[in-house]
Amino acid sequence: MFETSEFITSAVKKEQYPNHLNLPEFVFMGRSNVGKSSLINCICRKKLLAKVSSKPGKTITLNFFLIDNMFYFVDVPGYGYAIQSKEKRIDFGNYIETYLTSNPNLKCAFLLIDTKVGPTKDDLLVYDYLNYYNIPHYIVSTKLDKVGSTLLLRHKKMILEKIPTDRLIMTSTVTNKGIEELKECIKNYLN
Ligand SMILES: Nc1nc2c(ncn2[C@@H]2O[C@H](COP(=O)(O)OP(=O)(O)OP(=O)(O)O)[C@@H](O)[C@H]2O)c(=O)[nH]1
Ligand SMILES: [Mg+2]
Repeated sequence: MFETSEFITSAVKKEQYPNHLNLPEFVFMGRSNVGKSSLINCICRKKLLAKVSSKPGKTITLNFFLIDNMFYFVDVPGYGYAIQSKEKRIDFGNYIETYLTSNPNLKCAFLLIDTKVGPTKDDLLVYDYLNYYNIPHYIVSTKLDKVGSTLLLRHKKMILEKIPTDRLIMTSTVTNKGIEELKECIKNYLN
């Protein structure tokens, strides 16, 4: 699995969604710069599949990637990017909301949290939102390589204090930590 991957299209409106065959979809959400696009590339082992940037706000539309001709990964714009105008932020929210709440193909949302930073106010809002709408989800903490092994447990605890869940996967696209676990999780949804 995860052998082939291709970018299909960018979309903002529902009419632009490409998945007419109703294949399963997995969405990667989280604040700007948390590592959504990097994680998709890491799972697919393709460095240039989704655009990555050290500057936040790189992904500005819903981007659909077809994996193994069997399911989709959806990369969404990050939230909480301070430099964006308020209007633009609300706009982003709206189309992500539409995607999340009117999409029967969505199998699971991965909410990415920066391991070192911990859950932000915005992260907690999105987490509440996922629960409120009963959207199946996993918390994926990112950039684990930036936290020394001695502090790892402390950071894990810090995340779980704010988001009590047994669905936490800690990852790094630099060391590949947690990537197999994440792939297993996706496979389970497909079975
Ligand atoms: N050290 C480290 N850096 C990472 C990791 N994952 C991503 N990064 C870096 O974090 C930055 C942002 O990564 P992106 O994947 O573009 O983040 P994004 O969430 O898609 O950002 P937006 O598209 O702006 O919402 C890039 O400089 C990446 O190289 C990781 O596991 N470890
Ligand atoms: Mg991105």
